[in-house]
Amino acid sequence: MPAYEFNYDGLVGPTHNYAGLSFGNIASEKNLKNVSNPRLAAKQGLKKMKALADKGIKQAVLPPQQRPDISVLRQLGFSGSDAHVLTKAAKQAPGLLASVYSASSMWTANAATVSPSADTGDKRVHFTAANLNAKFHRSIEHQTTTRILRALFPDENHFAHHPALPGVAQLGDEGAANHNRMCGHYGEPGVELFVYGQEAFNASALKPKRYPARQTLEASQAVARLHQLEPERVVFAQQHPEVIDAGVFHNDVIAVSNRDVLFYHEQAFLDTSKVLIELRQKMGTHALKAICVKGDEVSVGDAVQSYLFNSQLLSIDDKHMLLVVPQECRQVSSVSRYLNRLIASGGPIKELEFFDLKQSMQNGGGPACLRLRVVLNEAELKAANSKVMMNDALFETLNAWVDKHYRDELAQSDMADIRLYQETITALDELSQILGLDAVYPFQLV
Ligand code: SUG
Repeated sequence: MPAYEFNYDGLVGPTHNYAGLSFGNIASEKNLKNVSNPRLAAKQGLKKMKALADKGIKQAVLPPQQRPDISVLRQLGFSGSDAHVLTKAAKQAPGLLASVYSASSMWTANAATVSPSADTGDKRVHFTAANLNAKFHRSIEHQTTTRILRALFPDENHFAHHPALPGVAQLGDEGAANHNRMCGHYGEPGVELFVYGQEAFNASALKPKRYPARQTLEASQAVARLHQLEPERVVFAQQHPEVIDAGVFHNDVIAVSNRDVLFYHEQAFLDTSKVLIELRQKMGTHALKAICVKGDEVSVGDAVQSYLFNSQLLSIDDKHMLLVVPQECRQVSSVSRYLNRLIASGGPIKELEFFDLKQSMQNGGGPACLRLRVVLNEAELKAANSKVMMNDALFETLNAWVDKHYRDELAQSDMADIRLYQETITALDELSQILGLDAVYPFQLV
C-alpha cells in the first residue's frame, strides 16, 4: 500500500525560554539567561511548516505541553496556592522552576521513536514515547507526550502506543533523534538504524569523557523489541564518543537520512565501515546512497555551529530530494561552500531551502529537532486526527492564536509571575479546541 512520510512539527509553547538546562548542548549553555521571544519562536516554526506544506510535503503539528507544570513542583515538596508554589520555587530552587517552565517539547524529534507498519510484526504503527531521562526538564515530557500521541493516533487497530522505558540512565532514550529508517518507497519494509551513545551494561565499552551520552544501546534494543522489528532489518550503531564530547548530543546533529540516502559526517559513527556494510546487506535490493562529508571539508565544530546535519532531507519526488537547513549554514563559510558543491554534484539532493529558526537554534534545536517523522498509509491516515494537518486555514488560525496569547519577551525573572501560568492555561484550552484534542493536559484531567 502506498504510504507517505508526515512531518509532525512541534508548535513552540508560550514559555519558550533560555535556561541553560542542557549540559553537553553548546547552544543551550551559551544562551543561558538570554531573553527569549516566544511569539517569534512559534511563528518561525509555523513559517517552516507552511512553506514545506506549500511544497507538497505532508505536514502536521504536534501541540506543546502544559508549562509550567506546577504538579511537578508540588511533587518536589512545594505547597500552598499555585502563586505561592511559584514564588517559593523562584526563591529556593530557580533551576527546578526553570525546568518545569521549559518549552522543550517543541523538539518533537525527541518525543518518541516511531516504526511504520511496514516494519512491525503486527503491522501497526508503533510509538514509544522517549523517557528523556538524561535531563530533568525533559524527563517530565513523556506522560503528556503519550497522551498527545494517543489523541492524534487513537485507533488501536492501526496504532500501538508504548509508555516510556523505565526512567534510569541505563535505559536513557531520546527517541527519533537517534533513529533513522532506510527504505525504498515509504510503504515498503525498511531497515531501522538505531544510534546510541553508550552501552550501559558494559564497563569496558568506549564512552564520551566530557559530556553525557544520552542514548544507550540497551534502550535502543528495548524499543526495537517493543516495535516487533525483525532483527534482520535492524542495525545498532555507536555514535563516535569524541563527537559527543564536541557537542553532538544527538545523532541528528551529525547525520540525517531519507529513504535510501544517508547524509553523514565522516566522524558520526565509531565504526563507519561496519555500519555501512551492515546497512547495505540488510537493505538488500535497495542500494544505499551514502553521502559522507569529510572532516577536511566541514569540521565537527562547524557542523555543530551551523547544524548542517540537523537538516530535513525530504523527497519532492522519486528523483529529487530537498535539504532543509537553518540559515546558520550560510554563515559558516566551510558549510556554505560545501552546500554549493553538494547541489552541483548531480547527486540525489537537488535543492536547498534555508530557514530562520534562530529562537529554537539558540537552544540547540534546528529543523530536524523540530519534527517527528511518521509514515502513514491511506488507511492509517484516515484513522489519524485530521485537525492537526497543516493547511492555509490552520496556519492562519495558529498565527492568530499565537498573536493573541504569546509574549514577545520572556526572562527568567518572569517565571514567578502567576499571570504567565494563567496565560498558558487559557492558550492551551483554546488550542485543544482548535486541534480537536480531548483532555491531554494535566489541567484538563483534574
Ligand atoms: O534536549 N534543548 C534541547 C534541544 C533538543 C534538540 N533535539 C534534537 N537534536 N533532536 C535538548 O538539549 C535547552 C533548554 C534550555 O536550556 O532552556 C534544551 O532542552
